Amino acid sequence: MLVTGGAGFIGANFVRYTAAHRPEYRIRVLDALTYAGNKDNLAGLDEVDLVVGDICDRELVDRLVTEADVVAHFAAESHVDNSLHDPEPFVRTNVHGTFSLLEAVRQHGKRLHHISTDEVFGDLPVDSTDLFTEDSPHNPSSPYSATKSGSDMLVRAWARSYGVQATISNCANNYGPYQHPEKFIPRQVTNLLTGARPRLYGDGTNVREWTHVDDHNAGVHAIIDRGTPGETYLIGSGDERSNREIVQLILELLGHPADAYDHVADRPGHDLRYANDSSKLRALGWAPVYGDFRQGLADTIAWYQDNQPWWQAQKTTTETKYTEIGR
Ligand code: NAD
Ligand code: TDX
Repeated sequence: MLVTGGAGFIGANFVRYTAAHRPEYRIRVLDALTYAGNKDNLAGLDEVDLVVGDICDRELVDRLVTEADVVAHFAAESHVDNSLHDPEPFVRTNVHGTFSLLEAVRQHGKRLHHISTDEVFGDLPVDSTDLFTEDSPHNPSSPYSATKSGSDMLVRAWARSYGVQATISNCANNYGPYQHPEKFIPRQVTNLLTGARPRLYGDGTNVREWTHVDDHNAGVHAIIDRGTPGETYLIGSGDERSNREIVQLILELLGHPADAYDHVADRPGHDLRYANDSSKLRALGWAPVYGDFRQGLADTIAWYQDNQPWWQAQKTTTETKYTEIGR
């Protein structure tokens, strides 16, 4: 199996999950080790082969795809705030990089699973019980989600016109170990661990559906094993929470008063709510096992407490970037 982006947050957890649950797989990672990729995320996995390279490198991708049976494609520029500041790497990696993989799997007749986000569908009203489905129209808000939408559209077209054996999954927000401190939960946890206060964009009423990264990755395996090529599957735990609720839970779990956070400027174009109808995937036999979000969050906080050297260097650079954009 070739895993692109396997040194990033979800990809590294996927490699760890696969090594533990599917010992019959031989795993090779292709990762450019951008600011978000870290080879330490794969520490201890001596059997995993890491190739440091760019998914836009057609020749390299072609060679690695020839040597694989299946490709799990996680590599992407993944942070909305970065995309608002500088969209170009998003167009390059997310659109051109996916094109490069599609051409290789088309040429060599290989199976591809493309990992995407429910942000491609835009957002839902906060005061509603509406859910995204596989048939929801794409309506992306940010350069990040627009480029992920572009990549999904390429996969759909390559499956339909060229018969490429490809599936797509769109998941909502993930949490768990190895997530970069630029993202919401690790940022607030590491703020508190370094004596700073959590920072909530706008009024904090935006809602996200939180899925543990291992549940996401179990869903990816279910689709690779039992999904139908050409089809899209939504992944989501069903556990929706406002950003303010999450910040207050983190404060409580770390022993701080519930109001010890700051409001900062809102994100431009900030999506209101994400929530997925994952019944199509559940029909393949998948269900989340991390039913208790509070426990999952407590375990994640403990991981950041126990792994300070992992995030300390990234933390300083990340907060410098946030200072520049006033958030
Ligand atoms: P991440 O930013 O933590 O990791 C991305 C990885 O891709 C990094 O290791 C990076 O080095 C690598 N990469 C970037 N550009 C590359 C290139 N040109 N060539 C090779 N490697 C490159 O991202 P993540 O949060 O782990 O997200 C992984 C995937 O899951 C992405 O496709 C993202 O859109 C999707 N997704 C993420 C979430 C979430 O909550 N984080 C939710 C749903 C879907
Ligand atoms: O400091 C913060 N304060 C804050 O209130 C940060 C970093 C974020 N937020 C808000 C913005 C969002 O409403 O928290 C929410 C989550 O923010 P992010 O972690 O940036 O995630 P989001 O924009 O929802 O996108 C994430 O989920 C879908 C991932 O980053 C994407 O890669 C994935 O596709």
